[in-house]
Amino acid sequence: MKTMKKVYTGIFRDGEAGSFAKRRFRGRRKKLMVKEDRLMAITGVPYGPGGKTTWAYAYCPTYQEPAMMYLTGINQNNVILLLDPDSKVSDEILFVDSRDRKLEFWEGVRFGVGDDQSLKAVRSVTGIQDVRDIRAFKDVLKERLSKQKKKNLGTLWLEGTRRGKTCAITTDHNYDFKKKLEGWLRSWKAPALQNIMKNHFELRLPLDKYDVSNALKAQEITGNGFKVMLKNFRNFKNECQVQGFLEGQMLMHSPYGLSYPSIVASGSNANILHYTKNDDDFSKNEMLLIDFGIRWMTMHADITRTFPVSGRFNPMQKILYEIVLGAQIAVEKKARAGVMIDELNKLCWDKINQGLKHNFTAIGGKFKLLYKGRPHGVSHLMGEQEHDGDPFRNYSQQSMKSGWMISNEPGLYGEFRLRLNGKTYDEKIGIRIEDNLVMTSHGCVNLSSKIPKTIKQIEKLMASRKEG
Ligand SMILES: [Mn+2]
Repeated sequence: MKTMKKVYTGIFRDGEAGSFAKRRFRGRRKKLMVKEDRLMAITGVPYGPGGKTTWAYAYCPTYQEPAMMYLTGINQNNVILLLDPDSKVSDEILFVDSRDRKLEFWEGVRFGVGDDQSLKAVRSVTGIQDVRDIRAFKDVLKERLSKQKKKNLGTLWLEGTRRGKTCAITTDHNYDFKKKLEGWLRSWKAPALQNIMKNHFELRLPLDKYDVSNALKAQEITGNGFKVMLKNFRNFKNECQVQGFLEGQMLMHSPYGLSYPSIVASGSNANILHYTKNDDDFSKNEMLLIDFGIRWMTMHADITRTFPVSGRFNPMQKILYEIVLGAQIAVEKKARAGVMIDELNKLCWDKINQGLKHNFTAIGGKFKLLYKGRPHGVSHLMGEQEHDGDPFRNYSQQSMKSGWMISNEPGLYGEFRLRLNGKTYDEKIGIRIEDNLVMTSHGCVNLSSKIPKTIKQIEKLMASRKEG
């Protein structure tokens, strides 16, 4: 007979640590209750992958709302968490579907009210003892709200400021849930909803040791996939072969799914920042930009590498590549708790412009960039999501905290021309090099340090199978 752990691994993420998982999730909810000190209702996703777009079913084995994932570890749709710091008897209630044997026949094991064994698993992984039918949520909420000292209710939705104006993500499940709650509050003549986003992110963004070790595991699988792909590169003729091979190598070693669909962009395709068509043949003088990564439990790797199709950088590609790499190294040296991402941005894009001036224009190079100022931010936050933190990136103007994980991804996109030793190089090129860093009080740890990126390392790897 299968053990309970094996049966339910598909549902719980980060849940394999036994009683540690329980303590960890309970600890996170406790801290949120202390910070907010009010009644809170938080929703999971109402449906799984492809639920709203059945014609475009996405392979996405980890799909939970990251806040729910962070607070419970549950990867099953249609759950609501009610946190009630006032209550002495039951300060947390998890609302879930009732058991549905017909659905189980199709989808395999799920947990639900009416299935005692599954609820035992829910309690043992999440640490939440009070699990009820989701259909009772509205009545329980009304009753709990009426007993509150502060008569208000908190929930999570994503909002921020953009050019001085408040704005929100209004198309996701969090906002739908907010609107539903607001309707109920109005009919109960209760005060308006409070957004718990700020406190939630303050607690969630600094990673703990378990997260960092999972992030490292994601880096290891991603890096190995890259190395094996590069060694076999001479077998590939187009972008989709590279994508298929690389993703296969990563997915063979993790059941948690890709961090995002890979970008595999040859030549000028690399100048489309979110290129995912991945259907072009490449020619031998081009460079290939790949942006890829796998998840491990709830953590993500988000890596970009750029290399020459031929296995050897030409002299112009070398110069441009070194400019981007130089900027990346400078950012890594400066990154630490207390520094703002916007300071990293300034350093990065100044460094690239200086590099172009001193190492390219100075030797007769001509170029036209495809952007003004900056093509994109050099860093975004990472964690439960590949792009974590507020989606409006207001965090870029805050001092980073110890434990924050960020990307470090300078890029250069444009048309470049250089005459060198009697030969003219004229190419549309996109170069990006991306690593992932974790902040500490005195610097940062580069989690991607084992993934080859210097010209020497890349050329050596690409040559290793050719001679063999
Ligand atoms: Mn990134």
